[in-house]
Amino acid sequence: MNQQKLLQTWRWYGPSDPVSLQDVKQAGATGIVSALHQVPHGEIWPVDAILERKAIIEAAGLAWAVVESLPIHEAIKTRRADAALYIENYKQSLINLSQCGLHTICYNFMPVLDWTRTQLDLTMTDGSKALYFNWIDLAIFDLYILKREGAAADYSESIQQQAGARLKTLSDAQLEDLRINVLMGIPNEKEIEIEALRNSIDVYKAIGTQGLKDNLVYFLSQIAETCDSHGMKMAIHPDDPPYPILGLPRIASTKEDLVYILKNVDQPFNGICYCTGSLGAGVTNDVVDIFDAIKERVYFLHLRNVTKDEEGNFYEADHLGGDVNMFEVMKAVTAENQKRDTPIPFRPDHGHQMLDDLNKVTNPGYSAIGRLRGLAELRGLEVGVTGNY
Ligand code: CS2
Ligand code: MN
Repeated sequence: MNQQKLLQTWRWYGPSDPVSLQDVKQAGATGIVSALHQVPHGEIWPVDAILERKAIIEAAGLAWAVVESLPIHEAIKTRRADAALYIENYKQSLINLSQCGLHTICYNFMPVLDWTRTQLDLTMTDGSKALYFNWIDLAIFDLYILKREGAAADYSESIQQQAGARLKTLSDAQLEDLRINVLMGIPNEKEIEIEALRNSIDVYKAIGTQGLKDNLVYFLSQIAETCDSHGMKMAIHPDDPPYPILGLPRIASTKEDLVYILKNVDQPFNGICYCTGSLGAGVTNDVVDIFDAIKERVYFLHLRNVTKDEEGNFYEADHLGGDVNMFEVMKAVTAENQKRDTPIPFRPDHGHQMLDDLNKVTNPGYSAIGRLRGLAELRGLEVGVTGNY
């Protein structure tokens, strides 16, 4: 019993990542999580480009364990007339990845925007910096920058009032920072513009929550045969934050959402990326209870912590701090791991910008030292919980 360890991995954005593969080795990870960010969303990932990335990773003595992300084109999420073309492309990318020995794929089904924060440098009491989500700032963006029609109805009186009052204190430069932060995407990928966001919001308004669920189920059923015959494991990442924002629907925010996704395409390929930080930001989410409901189909773990306040604002806390009981999470995930033939990959999802990294340009959430600390703490916790030294 308790023989198998989780596979420790590290997200690496590719050769332009300021964190080198040697740094990753020194941090103690053995598996790499990577993606071909240079390939525009919706295009086929060519075999030679996948092999090239794989060779770089392996030359450093590491292994490419998980693909994060193989992005879903907006045409699929909105089930546009040309969705079929993009689904065919997706299937071909999956086949190409399988031919290169890559079988675990993380993706998300969040409309238009990936993760959303309002501040990327909230100073902690120890001087390190964390990513932060604040509803008042989001309301300022929504009401006064995006100027979304009907946006006010989505915020309480109190939030609207506080947003109006705070707006008066913000300089143009601060407002511009807020705009950049909310629209910030994945490094090296195309940024979204305000006008495009407005148009997408209208499209998703017509689709609605159930429509987006249907589109996900349709997508999964369309790729099922390819995944099954090529041994692919798909892991959907939860919504981050796990709330509808800017009028956009959300479908992977709660236990019920995740169970719905698994049940509606009830095949082994269809799985979950269990992200404790994203799910933990939901005030009614009990992350250990969620894991229990979905554990057989969890193919990837993002271990991260958040501290919330009573208004639902949250900052990214130390991995062993915050509201997520990482001790209970680790007990649950390592127990599930013992039932597997292959270890579940996990990564320290984000970390604080700290120490020397405070003087460097880093990818938000993905600086080296904060994640190194997170990985070290999580590995220690694993040994402590399992007794598997
Ligand atoms: C990622 C997400 O950086 C992160 O927090 O977990 O941005 C993203 O949604 C995942 O990569 C899945 O697509
Ligand atoms: Mn995550």
